[in-house]
Amino acid sequence: MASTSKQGPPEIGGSLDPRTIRADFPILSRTFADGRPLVYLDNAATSQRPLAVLDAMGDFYRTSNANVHRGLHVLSEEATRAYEKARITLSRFIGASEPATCLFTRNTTEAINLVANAWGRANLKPGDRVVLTEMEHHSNIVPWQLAAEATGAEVLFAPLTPDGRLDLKALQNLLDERVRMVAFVHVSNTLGTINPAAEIVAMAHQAGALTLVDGAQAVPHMPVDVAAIGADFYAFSGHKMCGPTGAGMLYGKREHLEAMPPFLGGGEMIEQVRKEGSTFARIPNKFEAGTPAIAEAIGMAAAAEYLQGIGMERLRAHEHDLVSYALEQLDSLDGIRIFGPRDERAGLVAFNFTHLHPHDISTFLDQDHVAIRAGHHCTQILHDVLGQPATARASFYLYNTREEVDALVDALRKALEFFG
Ligand code: C6P
Repeated sequence: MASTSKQGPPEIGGSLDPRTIRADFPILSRTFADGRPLVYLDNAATSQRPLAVLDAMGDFYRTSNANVHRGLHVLSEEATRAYEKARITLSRFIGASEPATCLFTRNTTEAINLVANAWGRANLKPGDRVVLTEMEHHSNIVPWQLAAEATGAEVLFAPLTPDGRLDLKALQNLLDERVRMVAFVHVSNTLGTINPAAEIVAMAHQAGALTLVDGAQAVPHMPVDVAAIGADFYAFSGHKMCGPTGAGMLYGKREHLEAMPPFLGGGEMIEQVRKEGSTFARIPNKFEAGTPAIAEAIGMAAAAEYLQGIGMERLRAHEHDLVSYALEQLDSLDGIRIFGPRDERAGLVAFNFTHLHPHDISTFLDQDHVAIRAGHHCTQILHDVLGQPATARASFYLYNTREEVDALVDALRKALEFFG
């Protein structure tokens, strides 16, 4: 049986101590040829992984590796048990009452494509509308554009307020009987805006529409309860929450998942295959064709256990402290423009300087081993609204410290001096 990790999570209680936590992440002790450390502030792109996750995956490969749901031998039974236990762990992590309503996918992108294809192509018709927001990631735009092209439906975008929040009044005005789906991001990867998910879901339901929430930047950083939100679908990725790449999840209400046709066809998702046609397995198997990413699912669950051991409220409070401190320090820099709301925001900050390209900033900061992201962060529609082709973005996580924020600000000051 794949053993659980030897690495215990830090103790619950009090504020989070990033120094203790850093010891769990081997990569964070990396130094470069000049002897200086890594300052990793690109966590919205992907987080780092603790030993608990590396060990859970390594242990599985060392002791129980086999395919799932297929063999009758010991290893296959152990692998199946570990894989299904991972589903149970993750379903509890997001407050889903039934593990069968939590489907393993490769990532958030695949989860949204699953809904846009399986639900969208079966339910949308000419004249129907899908409402998105101007702050969506491309993963929650392009699948709906493709589904709309295939079905004759239309895609609309709810606008933002000048301070970078969703304009709820304008959204309300878009909601009429033509709207079949409202798909929106829980936490913006560019603005840091935290959308009032339960309120938006209630508004959409009132208008008779279903909802999909893109939780890629929410589940890793704050407590999320899909039942309390009431969403019909909720998507997130393992690699942004201390888990491995290659594993993500789609939660869906049972009645929708049962009514939807399959997304991908192949092994494991069938009941019977005959020359005349096939019948399909029950959920979740109906949506998990082929051999899944077994070790990755186990690693993703180990990440959820690790985060739970720390406490999602403590983690959120720590990130709030870091981003408030970062905003304060960044404000002191000449010519900076910071995007997104000033308060009630997630632990990331996108910014620009008047005469400095974000790519130059990122490359310059890399010389001091400060890793940030520059570009459109897969939110081109939002960048058009902001009137910026690109922005620079620093994004924080549980292991980041105020000293690292200082390192970011010092490096930015050096960049400003260098580029004049
Ligand atoms: N954003 C960022 O640097 P995947 O790649 O499927 O795991 O996640 C896609 C995705 C969907 N929604 C939101 C809000 C996201 O932020 C992301 C990933 C990364 O911001 C890569 S572009």
